[in-house]
Amino acid sequence: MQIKNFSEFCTQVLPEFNQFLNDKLNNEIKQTTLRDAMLYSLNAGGKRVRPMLFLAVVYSCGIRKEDLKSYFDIAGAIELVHTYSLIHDDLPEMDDSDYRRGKLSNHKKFGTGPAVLAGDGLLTQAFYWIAKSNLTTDKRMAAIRILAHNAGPMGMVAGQMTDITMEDKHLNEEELTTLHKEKTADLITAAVTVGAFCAGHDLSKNLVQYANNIGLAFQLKDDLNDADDGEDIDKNTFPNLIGKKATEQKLTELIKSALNAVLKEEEFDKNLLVSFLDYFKE
Ligand code: GRG
Repeated sequence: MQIKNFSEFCTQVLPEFNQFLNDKLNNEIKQTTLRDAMLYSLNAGGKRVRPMLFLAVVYSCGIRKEDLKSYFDIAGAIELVHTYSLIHDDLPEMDDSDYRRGKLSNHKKFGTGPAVLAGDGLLTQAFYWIAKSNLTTDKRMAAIRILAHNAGPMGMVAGQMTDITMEDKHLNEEELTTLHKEKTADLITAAVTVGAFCAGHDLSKNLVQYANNIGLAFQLKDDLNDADDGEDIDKNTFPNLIGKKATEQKLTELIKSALNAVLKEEEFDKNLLVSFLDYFKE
């Protein structure tokens, strides 16, 4: 029976996907310190939102649950890129964070040099996984192109550069939106758009709009959570710039617009992506 709920989808798919990630890295990485450092952050409690979103899109395009395994390399690559970005973001020279998800950050556990290399290893291995996947050449090329575009210096890396160099400057709404789009939304957008490409679905304006909106919504929710915890009072965030109430309003509008966009998508089972929007209500 077709799965209609995103969290039910995760319950059914995640155990096998997590096993796949661990088996694959354990087999491939021979340098033990590097392998330990890469696996430490990969298994440190991440929610796997991006790879599950990617697989949910593939499934919504009509690929059967039993056949999702063929897409695990690409889903895995997306999670490797995400994990690398968090390891590097926590470094003393970036956000300087000792903890991530309640556990010691990678550099606190292994040292700064190993943490940089664990991030480098995850990033490069991601593209090795895509190149070696069993999908057709055009699908692998699309996955490499979109992921590199959105996670690299035309996307996430650019956003991170703005973030660390503009720390002491007051960004206006347009600048802040660009920063969030690049730093956070672009990788989430990639999960959705690469999913559509890999499943052979014609990428529509609606799906791109859905992806962009949830990407930005993701950052706003994170900022609102931090504001509730009394964090980030001096940082460039929407709650600091326009206030908490206006940020909540903006988040509601983004979700509404994402919903309208996905409901217009043709030849696509909308249930999972509609149900994913509950993530923002929690
Ligand atoms: C180092 C190039 C480079 C980029 C780092 C992603 C990022 C850019 C920085 C993280 C800053 C941050 C906390 C942004 C808020 C949104 C976000 C990406 C939260 C973390 O994503 P989750 O909640 O993480 O999906 P888990 O822990 O579940 O994997």
